[in-house]
Amino acid sequence: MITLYHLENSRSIRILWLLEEMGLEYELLHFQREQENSMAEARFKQLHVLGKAPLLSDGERMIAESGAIIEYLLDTYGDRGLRPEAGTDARIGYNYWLHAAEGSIMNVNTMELLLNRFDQRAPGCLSLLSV
Ligand SMILES: N[C@@H](CCC(=O)N[C@@H](CS)C(=O)NCC(=O)O)C(=O)O
Repeated sequence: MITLYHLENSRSIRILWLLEEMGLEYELLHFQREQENSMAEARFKQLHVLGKAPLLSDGERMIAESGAIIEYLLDTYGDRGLRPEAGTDARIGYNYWLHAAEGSIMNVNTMELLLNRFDQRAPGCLSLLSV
């Protein structure tokens, strides 16, 4: 049985979307973020040493990291036309976006999110960093 541990307003929406696209049966467990710091609630942190969403379990397996979960689902249940064949240009593009999402794009997004939060607490602080 597949279980998705879904944290509100998080990357785990990608996995929820993929499970729906693949037409797989799964259990969905919802978790909230803490009001004061937006971190995952305490009981989410007990599920895995990283305590980061998404998390997906399948039987005895507990899998973390969006890209690893995506590849696990496609490898285990068949890609159903969602992953281009190896060796094709389309697969190179698929791999690019799969890795760029976490390797490049989210880093920039997260940095911007954090800097904006700092700036809300200490208006003008970003001008000191010349960003
Ligand atoms: N590279 C990881 C990033 C995981 C991550 O940072 N998840 C965020 C949600 S988008 C999280 O769990 N934040 C809550 C927390 O750190 O307590 C992935 O793609 O799975």
